[in-house]
Amino acid sequence: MSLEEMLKNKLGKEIAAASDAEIYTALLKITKEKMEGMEHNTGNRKLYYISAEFLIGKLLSNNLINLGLFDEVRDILDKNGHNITAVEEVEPEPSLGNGGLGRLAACFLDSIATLGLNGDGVGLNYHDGLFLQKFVDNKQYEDKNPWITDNSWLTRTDVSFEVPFKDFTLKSTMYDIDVPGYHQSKCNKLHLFDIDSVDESIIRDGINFDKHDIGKNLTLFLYPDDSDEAGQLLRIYQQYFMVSNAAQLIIREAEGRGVDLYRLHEHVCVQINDTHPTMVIPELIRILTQQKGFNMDTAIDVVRKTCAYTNHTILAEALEKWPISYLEKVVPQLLPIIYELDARVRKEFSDERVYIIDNQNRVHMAHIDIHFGYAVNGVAALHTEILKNSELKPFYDIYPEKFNNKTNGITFRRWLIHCNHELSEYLNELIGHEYMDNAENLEKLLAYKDDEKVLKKLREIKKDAKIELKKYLKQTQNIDIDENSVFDIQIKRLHEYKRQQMNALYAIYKYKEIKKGHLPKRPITMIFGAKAAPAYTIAKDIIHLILCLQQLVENDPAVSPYLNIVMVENYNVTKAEKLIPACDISEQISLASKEASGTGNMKFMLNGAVTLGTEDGANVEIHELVGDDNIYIFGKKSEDVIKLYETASYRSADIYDNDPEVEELVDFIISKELIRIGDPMNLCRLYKEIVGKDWFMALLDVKDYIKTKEQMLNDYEDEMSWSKKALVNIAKAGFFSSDRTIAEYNKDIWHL
Ligand code: 6GP
Repeated sequence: MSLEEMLKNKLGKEIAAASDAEIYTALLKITKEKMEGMEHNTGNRKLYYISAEFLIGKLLSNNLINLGLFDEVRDILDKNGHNITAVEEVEPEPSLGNGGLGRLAACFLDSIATLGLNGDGVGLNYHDGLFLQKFVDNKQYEDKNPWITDNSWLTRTDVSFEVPFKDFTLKSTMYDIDVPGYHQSKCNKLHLFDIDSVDESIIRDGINFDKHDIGKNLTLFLYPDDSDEAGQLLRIYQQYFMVSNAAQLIIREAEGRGVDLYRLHEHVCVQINDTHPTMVIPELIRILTQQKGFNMDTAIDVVRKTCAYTNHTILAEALEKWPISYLEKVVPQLLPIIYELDARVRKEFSDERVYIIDNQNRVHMAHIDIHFGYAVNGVAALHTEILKNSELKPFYDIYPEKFNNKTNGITFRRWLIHCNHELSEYLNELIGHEYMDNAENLEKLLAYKDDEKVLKKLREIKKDAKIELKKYLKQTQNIDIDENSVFDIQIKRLHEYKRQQMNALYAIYKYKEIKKGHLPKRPITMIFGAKAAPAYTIAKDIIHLILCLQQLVENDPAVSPYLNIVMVENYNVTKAEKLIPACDISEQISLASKEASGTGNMKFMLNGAVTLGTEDGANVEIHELVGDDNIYIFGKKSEDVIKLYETASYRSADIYDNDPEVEELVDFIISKELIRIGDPMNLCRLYKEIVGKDWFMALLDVKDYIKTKEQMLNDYEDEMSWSKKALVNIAKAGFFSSDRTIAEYNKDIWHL
C-alpha cells in the first residue's frame, strides 16, 4: 500500500477533509507501526546510556527524516492542501530535560542508532516535565507542563520491577520510545520508567505539590525544588528509582542473552551521564553480591569494568553530595556498600580530597564514579584539561589513564535537515549529500567562499529564516520584529556564569547610545530565551531585568525603531529550531572556564551564524577551526579567571567605583525609568549582587564585550565579507557532528 493510501485508511476519510490534529495522529500511528516492525540493533556488547534528562524535542519530523519518509509525506500533505509545519504544531514537546546535558543525550541516541550501535537510553517519564514558563508582570511564573496524550510516542511495555525503599516498595512500569537511526533498517529504544500511581491532581498553584507523598509524586517533575529536605529526599527517591530499574533491566537482559554475569563487563557498558545516575554503581554491586552470589571483590571488579562517567560541569553546586542521613532515610540498603567503597579508598589513598565520604558526612557522587568506573570524560578539550589540571587533579594524579576528552556534538538531522530545510537543500545542490554520512565533507563548501552568487544565496536563506521567525513570534507572542535588522541571539539555561546579565548591560549601553542620538547603522534585534531554576533567585531577577528592558524599549518611540529586545517565552527545543536558522550573532559569552562545552554554539555555527564568544568550552575549538577572521573573541582567558578565583582577588566594586562608564550601565538597573516599570525589590537585589559580588565577573569583561559587539555590528554591514564568514562557519561545522562524537565514545570507551 502506498503511504498516501495508508494515511487515508488511518484517517478513515479523505486527507483533504481531515484536520491537522487528525493527520498528526494518523502519521504518528503509521510511523510507530513502522518502527515497531523494525529489529533492534544487536551486538555482543550493549550500551545503557543512563540520564536524568532526555530533551528529545518533537519527534514526528525527525522520525520521518530518519525513516526516509519526510519528503514523501510533505508532498502528500501539500497535494491535499495541508502543510507539514502546521501538522507539526499539533505535537506537544516532551518536557524531559532542562538544558545542554539533556539535549546532548537526545543527540547521542540519534547518533548511536545512526551508527547502527546496540545502545538504549534509560531515564524517567516525568509527566509534567521541568515546568512551563510564563511571563506575568515581567517575571517568570512556573506552571506544570503536561505532554503525555492518549496518542504519544510512548509505548507501555509489560516490563516491571520492584524498587525497594526504606519504608515501602514501588512497582515500576517501563515505557519505550523508538529511536530510529538515519536511513538505518534497525532501531534502538529509549526506556522511560514510571509508576502507575502517579497523581497529577496533587499539583496546585503552578508547580507546588506535597513532596512527601512519593507514591503520587515520584515522576511528576524533573528537578523538583530541592531547597528543603523533603525536596532533596525526593530527588534521591527519583535517582534511585531510575538506577534500580536500570540495574535490574541490565541484569535481566544480560541473563536473557545467556551472559555469564562474571563477564558482564564484556557484554554491557553503562554510561553515567553526570552524577544523577551514580547510584547505579552501588546498586549493581548490591544485586551481584546479595542476589547473584558474588563476593565483594569480584562484584566491585566487574562493576568497575562496566561503568563510565561523563562530567558536564565544574560548578561546585552541580557536583552532587548527598548527606548520609538522607540516603539512610531513602535507600539504607546502599549504605553498607557505600561505606565499603569509602573504606577501600581510605585504605589505598591518604589524600582526603579523594574520599567518598567527607568529614561532614556527605557522599560525593562523582568520587564514586571516578574510583569505581573505568573512564572519566569531559565534554570539550578545554573542559577536560581543567578537570585534569585543577577541578579533578587529585584523581587525575591517581588515574591518568581513565581521563579522556570527548568534545560534544549535535545531530545534523535535527539541527540542519529538519530545522533549516532550505539551507540543507542548497548544500545538497552545491556539494552533494555525502556530508550527511560524513559531516567533514561540509568542507567542500569552502570552494565557494569567494563565489558571490553563493554568498548572496546564503544571505537570502538567512533572510527567509528571519521572516519565518518573525511570523512565528507574531503568532505566538504577538511581537513584531524587523527582518532587516541584525538578529543577535542568546538562548540557553539562565545562569549567572552564562552571563545573560552582561548581555543585558549591553542592551542598556545601546539604549543610552540611541537616546544620545548615536544611532546604529541598522536596527538590532536582541533575542533571549531562558528558563531559570524556580529556586534560583538571582537568575529570576535577571529575567525580570530583561523583560523590563524589553518593555522600556518597546514603549520608547525614540528607541524602538533601532533596538528591539525580545524574551521568548518558554524557550524549548521547538523554539530553538525556529531561532537558530534566523540568527546572525551567536552569543556564547560565559565566563572563561565555566562553560563545559556548549552545544548551542555548534548549532548556530552550522546554520551560518557568527560566534561572539569567550575562549571557553567548545568555543575554543570553533575558534581553532574557523580562524580569527570568522569568530569574535573577547574577554579574560580561563587561566586568568582560575587565578582570580584561587587568589580570591576579584572585586567587582573596584571596577564599578573606578570606571564611570561601567558605573553608569550598572546604575541603570535601579534607574527611575526601570523602577517605574519593574519591581524595585528584584532590581535592587540584582544591582547589589553585581556591585557587591558578581561571582561570575560580568564587570570584568563587559567593556571588551561591548567593544567587540560594536565591531561585529560594523562588520555586518559589509554584506559579502559577512556572508563569507557565515560560509566558513558552516563549512567547518562538520567536526561537531554527534556522529563523530559517538564514534569516538565507541572507539575509546564503549567498544560496542
Ligand atoms: C551542560 C553544560 O553546561 C554545557 O556546557 C554542555 O555543553 C552540556 O552540559 C552538554 O555536555 N550541563 C548541564 O546542562 C547540566 O545540567 C549539570 O550540568
